[in-house]
Parts: sequence; C-alpha cells; structure tokens
Amino acid sequence: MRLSQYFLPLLRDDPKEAEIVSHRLMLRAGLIRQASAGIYSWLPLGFRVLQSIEQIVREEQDRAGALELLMPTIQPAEIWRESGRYDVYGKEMLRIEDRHEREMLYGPTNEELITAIFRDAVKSYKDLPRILYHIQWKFRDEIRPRFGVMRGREFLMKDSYSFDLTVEDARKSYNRMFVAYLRTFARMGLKSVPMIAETGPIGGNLSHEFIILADTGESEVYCHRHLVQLDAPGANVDYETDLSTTVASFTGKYAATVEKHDADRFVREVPEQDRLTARGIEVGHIFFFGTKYSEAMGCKVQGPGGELVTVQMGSYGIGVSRLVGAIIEASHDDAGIIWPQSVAPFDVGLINVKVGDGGTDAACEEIYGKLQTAGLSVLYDDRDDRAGAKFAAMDLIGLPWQIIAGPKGLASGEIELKERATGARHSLTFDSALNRLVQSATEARREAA
Ligand code: 5CA
Repeated sequence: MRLSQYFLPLLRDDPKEAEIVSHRLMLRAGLIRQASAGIYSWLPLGFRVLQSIEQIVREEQDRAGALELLMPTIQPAEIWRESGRYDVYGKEMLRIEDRHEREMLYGPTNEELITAIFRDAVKSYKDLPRILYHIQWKFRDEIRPRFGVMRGREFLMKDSYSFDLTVEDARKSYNRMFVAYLRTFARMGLKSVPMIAETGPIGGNLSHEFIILADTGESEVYCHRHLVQLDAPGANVDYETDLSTTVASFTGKYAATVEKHDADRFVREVPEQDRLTARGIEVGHIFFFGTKYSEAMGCKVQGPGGELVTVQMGSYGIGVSRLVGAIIEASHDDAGIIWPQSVAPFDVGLINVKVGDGGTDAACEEIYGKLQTAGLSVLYDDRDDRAGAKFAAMDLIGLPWQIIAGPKGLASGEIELKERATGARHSLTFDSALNRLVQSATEARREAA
C-alpha cells in the first residue's frame, strides 16, 4: 500500500479526552475515531489490526472444535422474557421498538438467542456435545464508557456457547475453551493469567477471567507470581484428550480478581515473595452455568435411555476490540505503538527518504515490488515529506520492521533495516534485509501453526 494513496489521519498532539496510552495512541496513529461516547469507527489501519486479532481468535476456536455461525445484533425481547433477564438487565440494555411496536434490543450477549436456536434444532443426546461461536458487535450502555475501545458501549466480542449432556462433559468443554484462550492470547504476544472471577449477570458459579497485567488495567488482581511465568500450551495440544491436568497447572495456584479476593487465603497459600498484586485488563471471561438458560427456556434432549435431559451450558467471551487496546498497553514506547508481528497491520514500512530523486524513487519501487512478491505486506511511505516526519510517523504506527532507503546508502548498494521493538538499525544490502524479513515472517507463521 502506498501511503500517498492511503487513508491515515495521524494526530500530532495528544488528544485531551484520552486518559490512557492505548487510547491516545489509537487516536494519534489513525486507528479509530469516536462516533459518540463509547462508539468508534475503525479506520483502515485499525481495521486491519482488528481483523488480524479476529482471525487468530477464529483459528484457535476452530482448532478447539468450536463451530462458527453468525447471529444478529438485534434480538427480540421475547426470548429475554423467557430466560427472565429482560427486566433484570436494567439500563445497560439498549431497548428498541420497531415500527410494529415490537420490543427489540441490541444484544449485550447471546445466551438466549443461541439457546433458542439449539432448543429448536437439537432433540437427541447424539447431537451433543457442541460448541458454537460467533464474532459480533455487542452493545452495553455502560454508565461510564472510557479508555477508548477498552470500555466501549459498542464493542466486538467473540462469544462461544457449549452444550453438553452431563456436568462432567460440560467441564471438558470448559477446559477446551480454557486452553484455547491461553493459546489465543499468547499468539498475540500477550501473557494472560486465568483468575477466579465473579459471574455477574451471566450467572453460574464457575468462572475465570483471563487477565493481562498492565498498570492501566481497570481492576486490581492478586496472584501467585509463578502463574505469570507459565507458557501457554503449544500448537500440538490435542483437544480430544483430557485437558484437566493442563488446566490444573494454571488453576492450582492462587489467582483472583478483586471481587473474589480472599486476603487471608492469599497470605496463607502464597509465600510473601511470590505474592503479586497488580492491575489487570480482562480480555476474556469464561462461565459454566449449567442449566440456568436451558431450564428456563426448555432446552432438553432425549438421553440414551429415552428420558428428557436438560442441557448443560457454558459461555465463553473474548473482547476482540478491547484486545487492540490491551496489546498497545502491553507493547509501546514513547515514540508509539510496537505491534507484535502476528497482529501488525503491515509487516514492514518502507521509507523513501528522498522522494523526487530519480535513483531513490526507482530503487524504492523495486524494493516495494520485491517485498510484496516475497509475500510481505508493505506500507510504502512515498509522500514528499521531511525525513524526520516520516520516521516519526512510522514509529508511531509501530510496524515491526522499517526499511529506510536514501541516496547515500543506495550509492553503496545499501538500505537501513530497523527493528521497531529494539530500535536496532543495520545497514545492509536489500537482499540480506529481505532474507531477514522473510525469516522473521516465517518464524511468526510457525508459531501460529
Ligand atoms: N456471555 C458472556 C460470555 S460469551 C459474556 O458476555 N461475558 S463478558 O460480559 O465477560 O464479556 C466478555 C468479554 O467482552 C470480556 O471479557 C471483555 O473482554 C469484553 N467486554 C465486556 N464489556 C466490554 C466493553 N464495555 N467494552 C469492550 N469490551 C468489553
């Protein structure tokens, strides 16, 4: 993509309304614009990141055996009356009346709709277990939307729902999602810590929040330091096997959000030097709530002996749009964003230091072509602007690699390769730079496989 033809409205100064670094950088780097409080438009660069995150989430859900579908954003009030949540949900639910005076709502979550779909379609235990998911916009009329996409009113969520015959089977589905979540966040360069959490309006009595530690996190969290050092399960994890030991290695030590924190237990169970009190960002939340919705909505199947069994359910959410902010909170410096390769909007930025100089222009065109032929996505800064301004812009938007090409280096057949994360710069021939980039992209892909 040529920057001269792109849509990338950068802001020179920090926007006043942005309190935390990810919000500031998302506005400054031209990723989002606010439409109204807690509601954002995703500009081209931000949309590419959102789509990469969505794709990682999707791949890990599919790998864990979940099936993707798509439910609408607008739901009928009726099904929420069946579950009993229409009145309890309160002002956070955006209620709408259509032209026939039918009560509708913009979905804050989808337990009711998926239960209705499942109930109407599945009659036998032979069609269990199933995990269904979708990636869809949600609306919650939060009292205090803030921190940009971190606490929005409209936000993109991946929500999965599991259906099982027994509590024991449901626990297996829960474990699948648990492991898939660890892998999902690790692929985005994030270290997530699962913590015992409050179930709130979703319900049930078993739930874990997946927390990214960050100073700007909204909630206080407490855990054993060792949990932060654990590596996520590898790509070879077999979802058909019993995952309870893997899950136990992440749940065996103390970890709780502030609502579930037990100060006495924390002191009793965790040696002082291992007690970690920090702030965290909740990027995922999983729930087992048994028959809360299936009972109320009559979601039953015929069991092996012919008897009617009420289905056991769980739900599993990931804040897809929140993750864009969370990744920036975890990975930035004074100059701007530092994207992990897996979610970067482009693999490499190419800076032409002297636009209008025939030799430099020609060399950059050739480099631009070759990078793309090698399968890399490139943002080519071909604008006629000061070199300093171009360097600052490229650092701000945070692509993992930069190739800087100017007449001086090119005269001796060299360009400069800069790694955004370390700031390390190397003068080398374009061919060696290309090798490095291809190698780095291949490694990133291998991690994903
Ligand atoms: N139905 C369940 C699981 S599918 C559910 O709604 N869970 S939730 O309320 O915990 O939301 C799931 C995830 O969505 C959260 O972990 C969080 O990452 C994200 N999320 C929740 N509210 C917001 C919000 N206001 N803005 C951005 N992301 C949000």
